[in-house]
Amino acid sequence: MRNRPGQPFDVAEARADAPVLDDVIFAPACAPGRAAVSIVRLSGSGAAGAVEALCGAPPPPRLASLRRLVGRDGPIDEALVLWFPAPASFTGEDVAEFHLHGSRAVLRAVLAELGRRPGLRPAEPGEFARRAFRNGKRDLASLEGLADLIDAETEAQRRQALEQLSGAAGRMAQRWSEALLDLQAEVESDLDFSDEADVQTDLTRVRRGAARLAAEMAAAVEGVGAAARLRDGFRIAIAGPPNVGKSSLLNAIAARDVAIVADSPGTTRDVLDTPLDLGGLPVTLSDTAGQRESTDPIEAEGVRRARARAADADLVWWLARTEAETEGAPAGATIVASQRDRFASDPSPRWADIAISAQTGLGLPELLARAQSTLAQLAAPAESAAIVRERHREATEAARASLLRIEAGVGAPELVAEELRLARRAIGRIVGATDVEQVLGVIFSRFCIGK
Ligand SMILES: Nc1nc2c(ncn2[C@@H]2O[C@H](COP(=O)(O)OP(=O)(O)O)[C@@H](O)[C@H]2O)c(=O)[nH]1
Ligand SMILES: [Mg+2]
Repeated sequence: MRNRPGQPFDVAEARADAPVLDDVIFAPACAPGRAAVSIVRLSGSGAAGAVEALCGAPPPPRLASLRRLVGRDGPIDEALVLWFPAPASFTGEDVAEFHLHGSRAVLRAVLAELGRRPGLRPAEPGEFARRAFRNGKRDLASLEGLADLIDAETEAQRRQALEQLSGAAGRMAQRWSEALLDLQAEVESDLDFSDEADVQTDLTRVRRGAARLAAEMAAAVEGVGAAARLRDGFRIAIAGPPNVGKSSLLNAIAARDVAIVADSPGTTRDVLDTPLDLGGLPVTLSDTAGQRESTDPIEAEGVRRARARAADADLVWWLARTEAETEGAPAGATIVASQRDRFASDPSPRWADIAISAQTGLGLPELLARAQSTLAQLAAPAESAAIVRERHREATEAARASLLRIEAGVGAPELVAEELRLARRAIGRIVGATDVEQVLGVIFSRFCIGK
């Protein structure tokens, strides 16, 4: 017989610790400024009263109704009003939405009217999401995905965020937690019986199970680096000796004058970044100082930064006009023969991977296509990975460390049971079942007001 010690996650217990804030909160749900429509959202158990004061009894649930909003000083606007009674709403509380005409004046008047009512106050950043978490509507990992989806600027970022929003990390954490619970039950049932008879506790099966889970966790965190890149942007560094045309290439790709181009070597001293969308992949393209020995301390610092940037780039384009200038290229760099319009006798030299001219545009589409396919290979496992953030990786690694101690053979069954409990606790952090207060502040401060 198996005793199952508790649920996979003691969610209710963790949530009871969360601060209880029962005011009705309100906030614009969109960016400020002139627009066709702007939306104000309210959440809390007194939301119905606020709706009533502005436009009469709340409309039927989830049906858009055209209402005239009237404030203390007279009519404010005609708006679509939506009513989502608890618990079927984003926050799990009573929620109302006013879809207003999108002028600053209308928005200001509605917010002022709401702010005058007792029991209502403007929402803090991320407070709607925090309430959704507290009321069990979403786990932490999926709320992180929501924040990423709002921030997503490219297609690949959007897909990754949507996967997270749908709860990929939460499902994986749930599965691990259940597996850990099974192992825990096995050890603890052994413990229960061991003093009744001379049962020699056999932990071989538990050890094997722990090893299997540890391996699964190791595989799951492998994609985190690439996943983080997908969220924050891949890096391509343009490097090479002075005057080969690095700044000209950056400008040609950005289609504007980001960097100063000049005949004199040593013009570029700082690292210059420009964002790119390479077929859905977010990329930061960096122009760097020409790499040469310099006695000028500022240029020398520029060269140091150039080397550092090339070292942590996902891809380095090393520009060179001649074979001699390829000297110093880091291993794995793409060797780019530059200024080919000036070298008509040798348009595509064999010492280079690709030949370009920033002036005529020759070779630039090929250079970008090549970079895109290299980065797409790096990004591929990341798009569907469940464990995509550093916070999740840390929790998973902590759990894995416990499992590895079991595999390595920590002695007594009591110790094995304790390691399993620690592992489950660590995994619980991913979804917010344990150590909630530690992570809440960090996560929700990233949200904009109105989310
Ligand atoms: N003909 C030609 N000249 C170029 C090309 N790219 C750069 N140059 C020139 O080479 C010089 C150095 O260019 P720059 O982009 O500042 O090189 P950097 O020092 O590597 O950043 C400038 O005079 C540019 O006009 C090119 O593709 N064709
Ligand atoms: Mg330059």
